[in-house]
Amino acid sequence: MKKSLKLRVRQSGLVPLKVFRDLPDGNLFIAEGRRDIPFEIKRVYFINSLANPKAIRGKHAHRKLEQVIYCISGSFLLQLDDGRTKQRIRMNEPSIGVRLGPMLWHTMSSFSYDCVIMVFASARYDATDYIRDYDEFITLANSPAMTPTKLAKRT
Ligand code: T46
Repeated sequence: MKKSLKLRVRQSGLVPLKVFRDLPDGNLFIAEGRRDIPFEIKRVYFINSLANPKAIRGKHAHRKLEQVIYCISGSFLLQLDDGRTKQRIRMNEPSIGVRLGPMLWHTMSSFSYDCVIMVFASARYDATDYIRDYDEFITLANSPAMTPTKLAKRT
């Protein structure tokens, strides 16, 4: 992934972290809520041991949740779909995250053996915030309530 990558889908964008590069003694990455991350961080989770190269995760959208997703080791394919536009991003740069805003269908796949995914979220876990049915997502994403202006007001 290049820092100049342009995200064409709605409700997304690149979220770079501050980095202190100190090789060969290591790199230090910093994510401060409301500074590097564009919201107050209420939850952090990470996914590792992605041993099955055919695994597919995600396949849902969130109604209100704001998240930023990072690949802090290895690589994976992030597929985004805002209901109109789709975009595929090869995640392989630990310092560059991708915003997963509300009403953005996202799928993660093609994980490298050493892949570790880290996510910062704006709220605690809430199963009712998930839309796991793609047809329901498309209907909601293309409803008048989800025009770009209305979406902007929700975030
Ligand atoms: C997302 C993508 C990027 C919890 O109980 N609490 C949590 O905070 C999370 C994140 C998950 N769970 C439970 C819910 C399921 O029973 O863990 C189980 C696996 O979650 P899920 O199948 O949703 O995992 P992914 O990798 O498909 O999706 C996750 C996040 O759930 C989701 O919000 O946007 O990563």
